[in-house]
Amino acid sequence: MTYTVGMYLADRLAQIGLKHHFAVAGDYNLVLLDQLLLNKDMQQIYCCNELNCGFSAEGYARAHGAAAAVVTFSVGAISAMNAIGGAYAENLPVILISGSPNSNDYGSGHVLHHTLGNTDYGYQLEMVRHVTCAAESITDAASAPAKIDHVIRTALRERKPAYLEIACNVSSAECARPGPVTSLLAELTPDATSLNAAVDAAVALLEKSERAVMLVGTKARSAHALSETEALADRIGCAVTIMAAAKGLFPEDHASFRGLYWGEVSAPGAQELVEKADAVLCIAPVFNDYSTVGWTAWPKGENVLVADPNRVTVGGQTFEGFTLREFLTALAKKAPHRPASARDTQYTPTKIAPAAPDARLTNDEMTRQINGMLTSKTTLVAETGDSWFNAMRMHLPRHARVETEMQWGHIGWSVPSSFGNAMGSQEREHIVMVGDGSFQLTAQEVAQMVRYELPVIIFLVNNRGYVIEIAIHDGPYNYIKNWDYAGLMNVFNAGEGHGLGMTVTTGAELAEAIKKAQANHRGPTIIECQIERTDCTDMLVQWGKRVASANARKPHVS
Ligand code: TPU
Repeated sequence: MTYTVGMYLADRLAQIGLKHHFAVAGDYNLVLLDQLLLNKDMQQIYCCNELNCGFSAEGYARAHGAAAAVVTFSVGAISAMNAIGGAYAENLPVILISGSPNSNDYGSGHVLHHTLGNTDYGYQLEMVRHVTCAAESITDAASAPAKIDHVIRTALRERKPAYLEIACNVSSAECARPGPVTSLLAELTPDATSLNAAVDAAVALLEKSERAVMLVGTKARSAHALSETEALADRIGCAVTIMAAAKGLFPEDHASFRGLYWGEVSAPGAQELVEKADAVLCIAPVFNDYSTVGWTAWPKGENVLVADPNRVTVGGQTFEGFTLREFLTALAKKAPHRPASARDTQYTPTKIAPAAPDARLTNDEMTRQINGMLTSKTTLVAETGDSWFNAMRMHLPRHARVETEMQWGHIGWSVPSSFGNAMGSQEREHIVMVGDGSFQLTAQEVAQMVRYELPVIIFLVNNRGYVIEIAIHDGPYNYIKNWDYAGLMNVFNAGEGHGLGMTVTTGAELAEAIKKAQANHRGPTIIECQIERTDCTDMLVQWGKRVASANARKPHVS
């Protein structure tokens, strides 16, 4: 049998550990999909549309380290680019692969379907460059191995999405076979001089401090530095706080854990800890308008060290040439013991009192019951909206994971992302919290959970509107058409699936529905939780006010 470009791509994807890739068919990628199907180490998983396909791959990368999505030219790829932008913002190596025009049509002056109707087919490559770290167009088999390897290697190294387009007549063309996978996975050698200087500067900061505090940010996970972060915390012994998007990235049962730092909406005591510290070690943070609560909570100055995935800034100097993991490991060997901030404080998880079982369901009672379901095997996917804040106030057992998309913030992300996440970590339990407004964007991907029998439990919070937007800036555009959300399961089952849909209006009904959901192993469950529109967390309201006032700043006149 001829060894082909498509087979090369499949082998490389399987070699980096992918067991699945996500796809939507179209005539520019059909031959490529056939080639990928020949690889028996990987399963092809189908999505309802390309936006969802991109988000499914994004979720798979969260669970599995990397992912691939295969789409058709323009009509597919341009939809997928939104999700790929999300993967870029969230530091996830997703390989977007698009079928593309026949190599003979490039430069021929031919007008092709699924294109802009012009005769230059380079526009998709140009567009995708902004949302990827590497992008290649393959129009001949001889250069395919180098281009495929470059794209995959760069995505893995930079933890960012990358792009390949393969001319539809080239995916079945004969091609050389790949060598060992090690060439794709090799890390760069660290610059020891720069690393030592960074560690010395960090030690100097810690030595003159008494009340050092660590602040853990989102990128610690994509930098593969979670256990190194914990080891450094053990060594210094100081209080450890987390940023919102890093919920779950530091064990909450750790003796030094002091909760969420999020400016005014921090866990009790955490704001004071960080803002009064004489040394703040920020590990892989993302400081944006949301995470700084409208620029009001941004640790800065002489006593702040920022350790980014590829750079450390401390004492007015910046150091590069090593990874975050290497820096944390080296620092943990030399850092002084500074336990005061942990010794003098404690962390008390939020406790929500149970509601009367027959009382109207509240946001608090719903959150309390969902928190009670979490185990070390749970992955909790929290959509943009009040679901973020509900996730933030939960106490997590060790190894429970929380997924949010706080940098990109595309509502509707959680449904396809949890589908991909569940596909990529079938040994875990997946729980989604999603608002009604968000759900309406990507609801159809629940059908794929039915198709692949994934027991994802979806808490759909029906508060009849875009409540987060109401908190930030209200208007008629924040009120949506109601749906029969639980009833959708009948549509998706279509007489042959095991999806379950229920609507609950009291705490007792919710408890009963959770039991049924947990017994439903062969498909997803939607529990539509009907709550009052005005029933949201105080955190959302306070945070919303701050973000709104940051957005409302008048233009600067010089
Ligand atoms: O908890 P709650 O009611 O706020 O959640 P729900 O119902 O999901 O509403 C979310 C409302 C929302 C919007 C409309 N949050 N952000 N946006 C703006 C937005 C619009 N389009 C996309 C793709 N993403 C967005 N974040």
